[in-house]
Amino acid sequence: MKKTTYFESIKRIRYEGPDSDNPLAFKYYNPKRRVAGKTMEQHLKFAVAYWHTLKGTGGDPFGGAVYERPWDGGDPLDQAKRTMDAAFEFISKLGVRYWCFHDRDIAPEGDSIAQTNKWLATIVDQAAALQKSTGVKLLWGTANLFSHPRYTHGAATNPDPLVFAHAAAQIRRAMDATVALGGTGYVFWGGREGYVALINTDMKQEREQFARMLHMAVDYGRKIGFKGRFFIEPKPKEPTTHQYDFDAATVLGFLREFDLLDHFDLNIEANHATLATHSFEHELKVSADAGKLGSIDVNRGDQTVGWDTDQFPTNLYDAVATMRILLDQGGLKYGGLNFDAKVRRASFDLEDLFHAHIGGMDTFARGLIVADALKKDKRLDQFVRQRYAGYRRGVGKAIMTGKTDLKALEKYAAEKGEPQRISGRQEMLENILNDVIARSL
Ligand code: XLS
Ligand code: NI
Ligand code: NI
Repeated sequence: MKKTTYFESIKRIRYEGPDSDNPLAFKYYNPKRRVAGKTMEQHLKFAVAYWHTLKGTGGDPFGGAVYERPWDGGDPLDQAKRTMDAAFEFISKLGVRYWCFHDRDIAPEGDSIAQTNKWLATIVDQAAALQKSTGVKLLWGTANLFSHPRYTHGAATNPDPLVFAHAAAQIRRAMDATVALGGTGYVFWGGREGYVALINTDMKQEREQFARMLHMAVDYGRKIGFKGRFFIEPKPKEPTTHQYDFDAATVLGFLREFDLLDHFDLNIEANHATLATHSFEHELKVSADAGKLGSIDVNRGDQTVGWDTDQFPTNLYDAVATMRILLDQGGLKYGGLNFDAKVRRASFDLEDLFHAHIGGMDTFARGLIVADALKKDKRLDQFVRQRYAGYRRGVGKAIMTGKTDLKALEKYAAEKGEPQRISGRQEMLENILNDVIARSL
């Protein structure tokens, strides 16, 4: 019997180089090319996001589904099985090595917890077999604790402990699935963990509930032998007015406050950064500086709109900034670059899914090449290092090592007089960045 294929007309995507004008080929992503001591494939642990790529409908608040996917329709479990087959065909043709899922993306919810668990287990078995035959691996799993009507007022932060219990049940099984599929990460994105109005909300209580859930998840993970990392994905708003995991700094404070810091790293999403009125680079830096940059959802927002547009990443500056940070910290051991991004409503052809991912992969491949060139060029790194050199010697060193005090510093300042003013040279550095980009690609 001939195996059904869903992307019949598309051949395996290959690297053809910068001069190729084949839209279904990589121009920069060359998996075997070595950059900074590793292959591109090792640096760039791309993952396909099951929910957008396979389950996306093109719907928006003004109109329903517009995509007609050949794997859709019919009995929910059969549909789930076809979708999983389509997913692995897509991921393999694209040459990506990882995928990410929510429990409810891959298997439907039944009439009871027992039924739901059974269906999930069936699909997990199928996914395990497909992983084996294709070599594609699971990057991370998560639970969808926001779509079902019971989660309208949140999951772990819900005022009703029965809802908390349902969420706990779901997290348990989503973690089982993640472990069964060998995932190296488990993500918590606080879907509706926040408030819509303070007038009906006990914020202190809700944050404590949330921390309790995370502690239970850590305990359970340890019990079932989860060897990966837990990630929290900050987002400031949407769907709630205020999400408790507002941004990287807020999450780090939360983890510290509730004694969870050792167990979690952050999963930074580009579009969530911009929603928080930060740059993507800012959120990556805050996490990396704390030693907590674990994984990244690579997408992009739109500067002119205030919601999570989840577009595919095409911004070279962002990719360069990301790859500079990753080169500095030696990559992402447990995480990767997950395309938490969706094609536009009007990009309804199957082929558009390929264009979108190819563009994202080439963008980060370019980012890697430029980041490596910037490291070798040294001027940007050296400038910043030099700017703070005063803190590595003399009085600066005494400040940093706690060997001086206000009184001694007053005496020092009085003796030395006014400091010399030194330019920040922002424009010069921006020009260097552009020069290196142009030269290295
Ligand atoms: C939504 C989030 C979500 C997480 C996974 O805004 O980005 O897709 O990545 O639950
Ligand atoms: Ni998002
Ligand atoms: Ni995300």
